[in-house]
Amino acid sequence: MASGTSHLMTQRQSSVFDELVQIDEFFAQLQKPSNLDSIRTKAGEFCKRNEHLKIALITSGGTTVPMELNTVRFVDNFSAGTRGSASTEYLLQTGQYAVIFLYRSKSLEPYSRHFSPDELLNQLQWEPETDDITVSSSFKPKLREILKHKKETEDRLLKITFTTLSEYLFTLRELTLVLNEFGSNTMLYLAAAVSDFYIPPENMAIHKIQSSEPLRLHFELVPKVLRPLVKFWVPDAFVISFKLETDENILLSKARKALTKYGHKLVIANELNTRKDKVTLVTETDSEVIKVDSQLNNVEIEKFIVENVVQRHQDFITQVEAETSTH
Ligand code: PAZ
Repeated sequence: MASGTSHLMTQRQSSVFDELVQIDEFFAQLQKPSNLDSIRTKAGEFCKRNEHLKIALITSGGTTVPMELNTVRFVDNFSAGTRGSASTEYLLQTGQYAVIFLYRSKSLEPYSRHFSPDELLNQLQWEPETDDITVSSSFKPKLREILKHKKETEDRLLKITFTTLSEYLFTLRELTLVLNEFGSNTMLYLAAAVSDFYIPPENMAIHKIQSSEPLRLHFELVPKVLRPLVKFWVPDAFVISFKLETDENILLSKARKALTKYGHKLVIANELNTRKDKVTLVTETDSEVIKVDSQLNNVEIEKFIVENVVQRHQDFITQVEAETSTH
């Protein structure tokens, strides 16, 4: 009996070890960004300054997958960063959170997402006689409101960019080293659309692929970093992942499968074409639908998602505190 138990323990320990080795090997072959130390320092200082608050990491936008080492071409995806940037604004406006916004360079950002550069330019007038620049009065109320929210929350927002899949993965892992210190007060809201496929650098062309013949590319599977993230990197945090499908029929079963496989708290399931109007929040025990009509003025589903997850995170903290006090 005793030897059977120890045999089982050894097997379990070795499978955990294998998993860690596999992830480390995966990271080891990727190109490591040169700015990780400075990101870690910045994030550490930011979290320290805001340690009286809850901390959220929101990821946003899509990753690129380079086809060449000297990259001319890459594979990308549809994500505009609306979900992540809008959720960041609503979360900051609760006053309870400091947010690290890890986003795809040139995707939507909190506050500036409300207007394109062209729209903004069209609302400004230059007066040649006085050399003054004025803002259209009809535009001022909207601009004032956004500037007010921006000012009120700017000390609680840290923005960090990524472009490629490997920049995203390395930066995410680095940030968890900082966030892990804050235990259950940390929420990870993983809304970025991260590629499931990549070309290992060792198989990549060095220079621009020539167009002299048709092209066949072979992509490898990216290991699911959500598993080590939940299990090892931030084991005490409240982790929310998103699941996108285009086939509604498999969406919820895939979301449930993800929960079982990775052991985190919540999956927010959405379908590509209805993602601005409907999401389903899936936990181990139940599911809850949030629906809005995004065609109506000023209605954004992220406001309701954020209200919901803030409550769930608070319930989680309360439960952890109760469990700690009874031990
Ligand atoms: O960035 P966006 O607002 O255009 O889209 C948001 C989203 C659909 C990328 C997000 O809600 C999501 O589902 N992210 C995870 C995608 C996935 O890996 O399944």
